[in-house]
Amino acid sequence: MSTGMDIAEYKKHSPMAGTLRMDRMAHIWCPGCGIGSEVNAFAEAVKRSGIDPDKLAVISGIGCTGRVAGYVDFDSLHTTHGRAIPVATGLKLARPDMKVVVFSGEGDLTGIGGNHFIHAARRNMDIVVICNNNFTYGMTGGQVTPTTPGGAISSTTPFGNHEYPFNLPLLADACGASYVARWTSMHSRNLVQSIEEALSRKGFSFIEIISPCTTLYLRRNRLGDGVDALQFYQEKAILKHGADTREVAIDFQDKIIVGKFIERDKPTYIEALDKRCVQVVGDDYQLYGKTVPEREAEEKAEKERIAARRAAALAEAEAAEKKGAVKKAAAPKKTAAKVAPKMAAPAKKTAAAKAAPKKAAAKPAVKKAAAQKPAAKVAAKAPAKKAVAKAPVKKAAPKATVKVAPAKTPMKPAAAKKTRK
Ligand SMILES: Cc1ncc(C[n+]2csc(CCOP(=O)(O)OP(=O)(O)O)c2C)c(N)n1
Ligand code: SF4
Ligand SMILES: [Mg+2]
Repeated sequence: MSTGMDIAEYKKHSPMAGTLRMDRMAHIWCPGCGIGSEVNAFAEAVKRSGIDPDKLAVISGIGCTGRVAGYVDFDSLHTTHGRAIPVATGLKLARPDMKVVVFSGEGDLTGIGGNHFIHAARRNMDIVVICNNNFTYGMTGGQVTPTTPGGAISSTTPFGNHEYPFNLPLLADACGASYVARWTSMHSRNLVQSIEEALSRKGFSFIEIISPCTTLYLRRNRLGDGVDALQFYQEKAILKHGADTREVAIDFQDKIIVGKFIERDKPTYIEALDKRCVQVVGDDYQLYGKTVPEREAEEKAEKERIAARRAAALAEAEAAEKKGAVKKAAAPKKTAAKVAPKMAAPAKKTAAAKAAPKKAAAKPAVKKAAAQKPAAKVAAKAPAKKAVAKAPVKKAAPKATVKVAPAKTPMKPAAAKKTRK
């Protein structure tokens, strides 16, 4: 059956064309999986950053998140499991003029690739690492990973996880990362802002994104679907810029502290190497045929080009927003007469038919009580946005605690303790 929609035409005019490979759509991710919205945030951040897309490379390892490299319309490498960081390191050393981003899963980055992670952070390698943390090896059937919370069920911990999980921001911080932040896949705007910030700075920048794996982690732990997960994040996320990373560990279905935890300036691996070599060799020291001042001058010129592109991108976005607002205002308002026939229709139904919609309406409310919740949460969410907007861009702010939403009852308490059949 034809949907009447020209898919090829839609892909061509999609706002994501130019940042995502539309010819590769539809993607493989499950409904409700957090990876899609994270890629969207990443693409938006790249657009806003002013970075020349030809000077950006995205590296992924293997896994559901590892597929990101195949969908972004930049130079990209889908590497072997756990090896995204060494490949990114090699690329950065060979092409210091490129912005290198690693986008991978927590299993890939901190399980099999854990040793690479700690040493790249220790060296302050100039790369941005975005880690989709869904607490499971999604692609291979939902095994336990280094971040699976205690008690959570996975295919390899059917009676609940008994291991001690990694607190990833603490790991990155302790190893020497110069930028550390955490968000959830619900925090789209904060995520765009945070990725843009990481792209604009130097050094090892680590962004953890707590994300739902609907098919394996959520289903196995009986935690509902993707919407339930977003609702849970809204209830449990606490915004705390500058939080002590020792205090941001995640327990099963407990609070999630989000924000920018660390931002420190220190020489990158290449800057430290330059400094040492100049001390030993003198000012004639060259890397790839260029002295340090020559490379610094090139970097400065590129920074100016980025700033100009960024200003143009922001002006374009602003103009598009204004155009949208004008269109909205100009759109013909539905008059009461036009709306009336639709509204009047149910009145003609029989008493039995009248009773039916009521029954149907009651069903979703019983399922998740979702109907009433969003309205109450819009108000609860507002202060968080305000607080983020005020947060200093350069330094992690002093500890200010803002609840994104009041913590209510856990989503589905004790469900995880049930033994699966
Ligand atoms: C050397 C090697 N070991 C194991 C695998 C199997 N494998 C593929 S993806 C994956 C898990 C990926 O998990 P994660 O990085 O968390 O990504 P997700 O799928 O959850 O996004 C594993 C174990 C592999 N491809 N190569
Ligand atoms: S298996 Fe999990 S992580 Fe993989 S696409 Fe599906 S929901 Fe996402
Ligand atoms: Mg994972």
